[in-house]
Amino acid sequence: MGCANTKRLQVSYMRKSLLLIFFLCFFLLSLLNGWPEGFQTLTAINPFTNCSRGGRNVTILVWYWPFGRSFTLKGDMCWDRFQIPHCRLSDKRSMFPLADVVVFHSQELLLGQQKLPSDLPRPQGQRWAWMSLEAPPNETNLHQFAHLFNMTVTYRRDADVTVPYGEVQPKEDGDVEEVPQNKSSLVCWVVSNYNTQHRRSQVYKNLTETIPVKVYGRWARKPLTSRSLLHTISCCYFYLAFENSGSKDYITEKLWRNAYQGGAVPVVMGPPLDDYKAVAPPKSFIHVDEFSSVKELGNYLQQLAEDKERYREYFTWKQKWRVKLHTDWRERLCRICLQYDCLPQHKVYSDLAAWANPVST
Ligand SMILES: *[C@@H]1O[C@H](CO)[C@@H](O)[C@H](O)[C@H]1NC(C)=O
Ligand SMILES: *[C@@H]1O[C@H](CO)[C@@H](O)[C@H](O)[C@H]1NC(C)=O
Ligand SMILES: *[C@@H]1O[C@H](CO)[C@@H](O)[C@H](O)[C@H]1NC(C)=O
Ligand SMILES: *[C@@H]1O[C@H](CO)[C@@H](O)[C@H](O)[C@H]1NC(C)=O
Ligand SMILES: *[C@@H]1O[C@H](CO)[C@@H](O)[C@H](O)[C@H]1NC(C)=O
Ligand SMILES: CC(=O)N[C@H]1CO[C@H](CO)[C@@H](O)[C@@H]1O
Repeated sequence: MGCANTKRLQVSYMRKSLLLIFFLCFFLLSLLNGWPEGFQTLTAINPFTNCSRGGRNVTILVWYWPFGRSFTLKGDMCWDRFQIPHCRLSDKRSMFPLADVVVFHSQELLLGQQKLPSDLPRPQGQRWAWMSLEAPPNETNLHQFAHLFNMTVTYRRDADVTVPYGEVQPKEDGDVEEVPQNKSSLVCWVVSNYNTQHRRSQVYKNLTETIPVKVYGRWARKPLTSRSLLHTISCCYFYLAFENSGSKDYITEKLWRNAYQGGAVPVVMGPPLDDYKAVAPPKSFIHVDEFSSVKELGNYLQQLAEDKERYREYFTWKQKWRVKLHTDWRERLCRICLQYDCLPQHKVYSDLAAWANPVST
């Protein structure tokens, strides 16, 4: 027995291809006419830029695969799968002398499992890219990598190449998704590692003093598979999309997948409100910092759930936007090509540690 009809949220394969063709036409038209109104504000990370390298192929070498999991690079991968042209991906180290960009995933360097090819002469003009999707608390000891990298590939909007966990794209067909019905829980939270010291744990605890919160995940001894996760969330009015870090722009699949695709209104905490406003549609989430106390937040959620009309307003954004998740490392690597010609002629991260872990005020 279902709460929300999650099938409705899935677009069939056929429709996907049609959408793709449509989107390409839309892109070409947009080049002629400029982006439609209301599109600009959320497109800081849109892959289509006005940089052009006149059809030259760019070669991206991934020195080792993130977390040791390799993927096939057969054919014209970036074009065939992601419609990114003139972009060659390689994981063959023999390509080093020919690579325009060599990519190093941060974790393995930090854990000493992989090394930089410091002994090889670096070809003129070659750029070394530092790639990470982790939040800064997990990125200590970056000091050893000063004066080595020319570019950053992270989820941050101010990275040279931004590779977010997800993003919204304008919807071309006015396909209207239904507001999920038959909610059985007010607020749900899924948590594996509960730490009383975390701010999110304190907010959760305080919230339970005002309203009921249903908890799932390893900590509550109610683990969910990735399939049952979305279904469970669809039964909730609100889902606590609490990030485990408050770092700049660190907005993960908790928002993009769990909340948005699960069909619950996300209550977010992590990066500041403005970081969310920059990438997520208005009235698609509720930020904890918008309230002067957790009690006030609790009261707001309670009232919203009781008022069908006002609750429904938190889904109207879905008429204009659809969510795109980014989960494929190859897509992230291909996206480097989209930015390649926008990169500064010369750039060196003289203090990568300071860039990666800016002192928050
Ligand atoms: C909601 O519940 C009602 C009654 O239990 C049922 O008839 C209806 O099909 C359900 N709707 C959805 C979308 O699951
Ligand atoms: C891209 O377009 C903007 C505004 O249209 C312009 O200011 C900028 O110089 C362009 N960049 C390049 C690399 O052409
Ligand atoms: C780019 O690569 C493709 C496929 O390998 C090749 O057919 C094409 O000639 C290359 N273009 C240039 C300008 O080198
Ligand atoms: C939780 O409530 C306690 C007691 O009312 C308060 O001191 C604390 O600041 C609250 N914590 C958060 C994160 O709201
Ligand atoms: C990349 O960084 C290296 C090491 O600091 C530097 O020598 C080189 O000039 C930089 N290349 C570019 C294209 O910025
Ligand atoms: C470099 C580093 O500290 N990496 C850690 C980041 O967090 C994951 C998961 O907690 C650990 O497995 C890594 O060792």
